Amino acid sequence: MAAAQVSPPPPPPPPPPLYLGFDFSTQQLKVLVIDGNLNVLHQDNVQFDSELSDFRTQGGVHIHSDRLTVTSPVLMWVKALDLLLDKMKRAGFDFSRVRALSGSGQQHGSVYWKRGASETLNQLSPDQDLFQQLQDSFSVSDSPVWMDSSSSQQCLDLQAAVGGALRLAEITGSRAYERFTGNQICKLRQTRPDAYQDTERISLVSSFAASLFLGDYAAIDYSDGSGMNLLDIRTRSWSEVCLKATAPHLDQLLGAPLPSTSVLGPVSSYFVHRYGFSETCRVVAFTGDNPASLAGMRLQQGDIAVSLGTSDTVFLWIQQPRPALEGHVFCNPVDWQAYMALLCFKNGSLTRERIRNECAGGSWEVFSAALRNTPLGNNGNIGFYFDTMEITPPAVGVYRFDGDDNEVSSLSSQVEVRALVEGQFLSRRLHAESLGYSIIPGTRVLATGGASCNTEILQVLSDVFNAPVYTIDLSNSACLGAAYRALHGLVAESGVSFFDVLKTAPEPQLVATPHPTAPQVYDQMLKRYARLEERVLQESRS
Ligand code: ADP
Ligand code: XUL
Repeated sequence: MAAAQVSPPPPPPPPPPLYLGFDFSTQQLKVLVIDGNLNVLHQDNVQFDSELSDFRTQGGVHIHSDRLTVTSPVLMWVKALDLLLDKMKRAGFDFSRVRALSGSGQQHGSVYWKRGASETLNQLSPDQDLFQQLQDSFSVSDSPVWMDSSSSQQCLDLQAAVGGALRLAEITGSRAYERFTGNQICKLRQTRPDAYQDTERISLVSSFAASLFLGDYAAIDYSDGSGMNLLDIRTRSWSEVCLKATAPHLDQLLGAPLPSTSVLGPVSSYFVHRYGFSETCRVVAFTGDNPASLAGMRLQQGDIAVSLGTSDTVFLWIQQPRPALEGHVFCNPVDWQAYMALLCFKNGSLTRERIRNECAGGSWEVFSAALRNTPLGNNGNIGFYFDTMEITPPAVGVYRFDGDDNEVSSLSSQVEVRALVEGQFLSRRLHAESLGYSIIPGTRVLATGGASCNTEILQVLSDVFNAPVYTIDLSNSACLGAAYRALHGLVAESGVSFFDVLKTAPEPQLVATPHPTAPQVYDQMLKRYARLEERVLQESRS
C-alpha cells in the first residue's frame, strides 16, 4: 500500500512588524521600538558627552568664547547613529521586521551639506560605517543649535525687511528669534561666505537625520520647518519675503517642504545590506522634538500639555493660528489642517524648589500642605517669581501684591507657597490664551515632567485652568511620538487619522478635577494678573 502523502507543516507566520522612532536631541540619540499594538518593546541610547568623548562636548554642545555661539559637531551625530545601530545589532535586534521608521531632532539647528555630498549619500558602501564615508560631506563642521543666541543683528534685519516683528509672526508663527534657522543661515552667509558658497543643501537636524536613512536629501517637514522664521505657516510654503531677506536663491538650498506625515521613500540599500533592514521599510518624514512630543502625548484639539520640568513648557493643539510677539505657532505634526503652539518658561521647578526651601523647610510634603491649607484665590494675594530673566514675559525679580493691588514686601510662608503656584499657572493660562488657547467642553490638561507627581500642585493647575488634569508617565515622549508617527505615516495618505491608528495606546490617568468655585475665582483673578503683569514688566525694565 502506498504511504499516505504527508503535506509539510505550514510555514510559521512572519513575526509581527515593528516601528522605530529616533530622537536626535541635544545630549543624546535615542531609539524606541513599538509593535503594531503599540507595545514598547525596546529602548536604547547613545550619550554624546560620555560615549563620544572625542568630540569634547558638554551637554552635547560647544559653547564658544563669546558665550552666545553654541554649536554641535555634525559628525558626532553621524557617529552616534553608527554606534546606536551597532548596539542594536549586537543585542540581536531583527531589523528585517521594521516596516517603517521616523524620528525627531532638536529644533532650529542646521546642517550644511557640501557640494558633492548627495552623490556620497547615494552610493554608501555597506562595508564601512557612515562616519568614515561622510567625513568630507559637510561644508560647516560645527552646526549651530537651538541654544545659540548670536544672531541678534540678523533678527533685527529680518524684522525690518518684512515690516516689523508682528508681521513676521503673522507670516512665520514667531517674531525673529536668534536660534531660528533662517537667522542662523543669514549669519553664516555673512560671516563665512566661502563655506556658504560650498554648500549644496541645508537641512534641519531632523531632515538631516532622515537623509541618512534615505540615502538622499530628505524634505523639511512643515512642523519643524515652522521653527525657521522662513515658512509661511498658512500657505505651508517658503515665504518669498523672508527668503529674500535671508539669502538669495535660498529655496534651492532648502528644497520644497512636505507634510509631516509624508512617506519619503524606502530606507537606503546601505541599511538593507549592513543591518538587514527590509527593502520595503519606509522612512516617514522626521520632525522637531516638540512636535514629536505632541504626537507622543496624543494631544488633541482643546487639550493642553503642561510639562513641569527644569523649565516649564506648555504645548497646545490649536485650530486657528493667532501668532503673537511671544511664543511660537508651528504647523501641527499629525494633522495638516491644524497648528500647535509652544511656550517656554524658565522659572519652573527651580523656583518651586527655592520657595520650598525658604517656606517649607525643604519638604515637598510641607509645601503641599500649604496648598491644602490655603483657599482658592489666596485671599487676593498674587505673586510673580522670576528668579532669572523670564522668556514670557521678559521680566526679572520677585513681586508680591495684596488683595488691593498694593505691592508688599513679604507674605506668610503658606500664602507665599500658594502665591507662587497660582502665579505660575495663571501665567501659563494667560499666555496660552493670548496664543489662541480656549477652554472648551472636553478640554484636558495633560501634565508631565518631574513636578507632575505632586497632586496638590496638580489640583491648583486644575482649578486655575478649570479643567481636569491627567498625567502621563513619559520621559521619552518625543521618541514615542516618532514611533507613532512612523506607524501612522504608512496609512496617512489614505486619509486614516493619527488618532484612529492610536486608539489602543495607554490612556492618561485622571488626577484632579476643578473645584466648583474655581471659575468664579480664577476668571476674575486672571484679569487682575494680566494687569499686574503689565506693572511688573514696567518695573522690571526700569
Ligand atoms: P528635566 O527638565 O531635567 O527633564 P524633570 O522633568 O525630571 O526635569 O523634573 C525635575 C524637577 O521635578 C526637579 O527639579 C524637582 O523640582 C521636581 N520635583 C520632583 N519631585 C517633586 C515633588 N514631589 N513636587 C514638586 N516637584 C517635584
Ligand atoms: C524649542 C526649542 C527647544 C529645542 C530643544 O523652540 O528651542 O525646545 O527643540 O531640543
